Amino acid sequence: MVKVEDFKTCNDSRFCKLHRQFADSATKASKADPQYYVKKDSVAFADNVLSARIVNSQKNIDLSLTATFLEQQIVRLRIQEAEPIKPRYQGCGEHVLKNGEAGLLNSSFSDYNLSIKNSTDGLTTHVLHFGKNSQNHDFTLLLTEKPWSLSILQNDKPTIEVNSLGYFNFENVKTHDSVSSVSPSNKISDATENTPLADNSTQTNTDVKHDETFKSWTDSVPNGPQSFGIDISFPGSSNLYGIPEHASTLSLKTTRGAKEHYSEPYRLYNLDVFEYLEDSPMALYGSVPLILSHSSQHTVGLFSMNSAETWVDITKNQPSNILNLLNKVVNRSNSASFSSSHWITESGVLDMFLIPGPTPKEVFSQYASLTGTTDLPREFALGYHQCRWNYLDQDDVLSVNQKFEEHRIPYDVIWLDIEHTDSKKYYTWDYKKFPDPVFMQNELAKHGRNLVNVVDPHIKTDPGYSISKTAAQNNHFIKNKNGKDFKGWCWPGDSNWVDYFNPESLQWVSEQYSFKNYHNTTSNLFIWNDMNEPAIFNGPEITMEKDIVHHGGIEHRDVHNIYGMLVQKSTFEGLSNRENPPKRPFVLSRAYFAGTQRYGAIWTGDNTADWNHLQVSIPMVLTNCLTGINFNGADVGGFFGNPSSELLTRWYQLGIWYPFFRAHAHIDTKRREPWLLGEPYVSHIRDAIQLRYRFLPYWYTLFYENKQTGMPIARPLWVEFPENSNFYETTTQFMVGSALMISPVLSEGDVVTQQIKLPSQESYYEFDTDYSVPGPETLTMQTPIDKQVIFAVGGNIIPTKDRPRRSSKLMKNDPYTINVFTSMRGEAKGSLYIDDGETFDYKKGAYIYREFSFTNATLYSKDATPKEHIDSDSQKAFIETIKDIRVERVVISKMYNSFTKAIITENGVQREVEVTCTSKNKTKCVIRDPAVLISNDWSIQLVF
Ligand code: NBV
Repeated sequence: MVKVEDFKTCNDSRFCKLHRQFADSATKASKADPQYYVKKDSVAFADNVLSARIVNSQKNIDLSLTATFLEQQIVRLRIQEAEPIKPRYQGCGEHVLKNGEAGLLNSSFSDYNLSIKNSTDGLTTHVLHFGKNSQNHDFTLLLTEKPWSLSILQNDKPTIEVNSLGYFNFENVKTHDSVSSVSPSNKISDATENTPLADNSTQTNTDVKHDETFKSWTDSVPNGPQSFGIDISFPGSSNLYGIPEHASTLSLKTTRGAKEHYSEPYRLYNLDVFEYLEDSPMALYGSVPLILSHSSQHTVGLFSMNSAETWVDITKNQPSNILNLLNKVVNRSNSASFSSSHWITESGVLDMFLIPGPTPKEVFSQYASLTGTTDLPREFALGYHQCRWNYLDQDDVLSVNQKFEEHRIPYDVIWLDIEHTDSKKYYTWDYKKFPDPVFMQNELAKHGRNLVNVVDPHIKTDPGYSISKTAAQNNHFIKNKNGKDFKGWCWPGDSNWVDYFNPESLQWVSEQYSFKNYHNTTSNLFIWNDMNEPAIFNGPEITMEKDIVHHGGIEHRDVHNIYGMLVQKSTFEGLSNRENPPKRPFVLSRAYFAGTQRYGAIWTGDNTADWNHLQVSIPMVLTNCLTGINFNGADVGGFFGNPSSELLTRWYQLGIWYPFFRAHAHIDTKRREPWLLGEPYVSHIRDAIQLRYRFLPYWYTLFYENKQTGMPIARPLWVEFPENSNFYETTTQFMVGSALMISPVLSEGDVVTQQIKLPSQESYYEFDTDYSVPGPETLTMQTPIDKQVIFAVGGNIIPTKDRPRRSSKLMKNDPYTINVFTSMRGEAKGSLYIDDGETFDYKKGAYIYREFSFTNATLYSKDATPKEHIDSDSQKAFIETIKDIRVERVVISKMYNSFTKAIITENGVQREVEVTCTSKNKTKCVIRDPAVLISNDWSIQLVF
């Protein structure tokens, strides 16, 4: 069980408690009595930026507010001291934004129109029209003066509101001699508790300390309190999503207000939480401060670009006098639902991107324009990963490898955990256990398989360990307050941590992955970065002290949530550079942040082998996908404990639908490689894994499309069926791409029946059977242990490779099957992306992207390569390498009609082939070996 007492609650955190109290007093206030307001005559608009000053005369606070208008109607809102005594940390964008701060593109809209409106209640509102989207929706920003609030309106309807509950509260950065008497310790004084707004900055006290204690640790808070809180609301919405990582529901639960579900806010602070609970807002290993709101009217988002500790309270229909007042200036129906988030952040700049949607697709594309999309993985990384803490030695690895052969179970990667090293000194081997690592890697490579080694970021303090010695000599380690190398306790005992905020140190670590430095590694070896929150056994909350200062004077407090991403980035760069020409790396990380998607995969950490953890893995994985972290999965089987054969089988059946598919187990658990379960389980697991491999072309295409558009790979139903509010909270069913609806079995009880809901008025086809049924519908289906229900949604075309092989590499030149599932109107579309699966040549055009369509009983394959790469030399050269790959089968599932033959047209030549309609109602028709080439344009016309 998790030791809850090891981790802070909101009450243990001075700033969290302070802002919650502030919010409560704002809610209780009998009238809209704002402390913060827009300074008179301060509002201006120039060069794409709306600016204003927010002041609080009681507290002597003077803040600069800017709203910058970016591409795709994104509005960036920044608030910080107008004249800071000490500037806040400004470096987040450099790490998080895909092309850094300089790469952000301003809106090209030029017809801005700023005007003032005064309401009868004395409310002065600045109205700025800032653009239209492609569907001609109008976007307007409203800034009210007193109380200050900012709203985004789409076609005159508010969709995102800032400070409409009046929770905005800001702690000025102070120096020790201009410091206030507010809350000198984490114990908020009674006086402050009653009046949490009291912050008399004009008082000075040269000796005030801001030490905060938690258990036996003291945080010196050298720059004093500098937190802020702000509410962001979503009118018309009752479902909010995002802000991973939490083991919780997909639709966020309320944490305050009437009938709150959790009493604690959702916390964003990367932590190693041993045996985490399956239903809790506690912080976990990763953080993405992106919240999404979805309703049948619109989808919008809010991205808070800040890497300091953050707590988020969720309320629904929270009463507020300020809101009542604002209702007079916005056109809002009072009865509509109203969801709010209260963001409470310890330090840094208030830097928020208001993401206006209004469709799910636009929201994903807008967010992707900021933090980027999933780097295209090595193709093998989409196969099955076999992990365990630990494979004991070289013989163990090779015998497991051999067993996969014997049992005809495909897999691509076997993993080595910390025990493979010499005394937990990463980048080394324990040669007693692994006498010939190169031989071992080459044996794996014979069937196209790879090895992943763990490399944790703690470095054993040992002058005899060359990595430790060089890092110490060259100042690569993080320093403690006395300027000495910071030391903590982790797996190897005394350890140091590299300062990844020093670009030279990041680069130095990346060089340790070169073949020259990392001995006995081959190009078939890839890396797993664990413990990179960073986990420090003797640190506060098992992590690093916040007042540690990184390279460039950056306080750890400001960047805690970025640290793990930089560890992964350095590995990503190291693996990218170890070969010439470079090959795509594969790096798995436990910690993550917004932008991690550019460096590799993550997993949901140390889950437990029970049914609850199986269930919660779905909302966890989907939430990651919604927030850009698509390449992710949960440990199949559960890390702690021993799953029953039934649970493990069900977990494999679900796990094949995680974008990242890996089985893993704790060192104290019983061995559980699939064959150890015996029959019938091993066959069911084999079937499940083989199904994963059949769909690899579809998965790879989804990753490519995610890279182009930001569309999530695994999706909650609401992304595909945005208007059907019955499914806004559903996680017992989910989508992989637009085509597959998965309904995994999530509870115990051998032969069970399962209720499955078909959300739309469309044809649904059970994959691999002849069963099809029109939706919307609720079905009861038999789901014995060998079965999970997978429906293809009518209107989609899915490419598969149906020949069972031992690894993805061995499928490289296999022919394709094209599976057509026609819509109610008899139409369908789909796509296929192919490249070499390992180099970066795709960036120059070395790939094909095909679009399939089925209309008027004819299947077409057309080139859909984006303009910049059509007919490029790289593409031509790539096509040469796949020119013989054929389509070996076309399967057309349809609701009505039967066909007898088909006319194929390819390269201007026509030929006739037979069509066999097999199923009872002849609703499934197969063309065997149409012999068309996958890289060609062609059509196949069905004839009755
Ligand atoms: O390296 C050992 C484990 C690893 O297997 C697991 O996947 C990580 O999440 N690691 C954590 C450290 C110990 C956990 C108890």
